[in-house]
Amino acid sequence: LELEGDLRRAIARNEFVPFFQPIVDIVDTRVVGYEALLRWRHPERGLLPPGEFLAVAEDTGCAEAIDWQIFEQVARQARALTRDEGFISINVSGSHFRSPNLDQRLLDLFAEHQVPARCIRVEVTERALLENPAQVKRILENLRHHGVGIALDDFGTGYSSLSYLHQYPIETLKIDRSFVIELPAEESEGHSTAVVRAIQALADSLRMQVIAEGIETEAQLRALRRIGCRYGQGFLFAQPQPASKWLGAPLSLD
Ligand code: G
Ligand code: G
Ligand code: MN
Ligand code: NA
Repeated sequence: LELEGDLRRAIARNEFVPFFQPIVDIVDTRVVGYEALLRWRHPERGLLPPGEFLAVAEDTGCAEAIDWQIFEQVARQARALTRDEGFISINVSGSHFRSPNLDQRLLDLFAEHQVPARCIRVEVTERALLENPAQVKRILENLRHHGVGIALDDFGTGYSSLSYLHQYPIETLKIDRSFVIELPAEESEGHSTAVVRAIQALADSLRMQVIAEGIETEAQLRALRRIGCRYGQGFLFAQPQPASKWLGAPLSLD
């Protein structure tokens, strides 16, 4: 496979970089954190999003090395970006939870760069939870015990078995953008509005936070505010950008 060779070369040349997308309090558009999003600075093809290579990276066992390239850059940039107040959210590949020392390696990395654990959040997908439940539970509980936040990514798209929600130390549900995109412009309640409302009610009763992903329009923002969703991210507020774009930026986006 040609892409596999390209991936291995790119890992050796450190071509993977994090871009950062603000996560905002949608009531006052204050920035509360950033999600670190993987990009490949390809020497010929330019900036590539993960959709173009992440599946192959997972299948060829390259995903862990790519994750670590991102984690190391996040660790170096986290204090300047968060000013020790907000948080940086990192995505962890599902296959990565097979490494029994993932938790300790992450804690060591952040300690080495004096990044407080509370300034880091780990995003995990439903699929990862179900593939290796006992080990994922132990890793997430240890991270949580040290103060790292845990968010469930792409919520609503996977198995959405509600039984596991309280079995893991999850504090935040990220509503997948496929629901946000379909929020109606008017007061009428469509299918997605009902789903988002139900996720918000579930999160409220479990005392979890909700972050809506992929907010692109004012109408979607209004719908989310009506539902009582507190946090969001999306092109309406900001595109993912290199850390340099956000350093010294005001903490409010309006
Ligand atoms: O940025 P983009 O919309 O193309 O991201 C597509 C998918 O890639 C998202 O589902 C996201 O969770 C995943 N992703 C983004 N950054 C990372 C990363 O650093 N590591 C891993 N494993 N997945 C990521
Ligand atoms: O799966 P994950 O949620 O981690 O993916 C986040 C991805 O969504 C990122 O790759 C990011 O580039 C993309 N993204 C962020 N905001 C928007 C948006 O408003 N619209 C769309 N279509 N994609 C977005
Ligand atoms: Mn994510
Ligand atoms: Na997501």
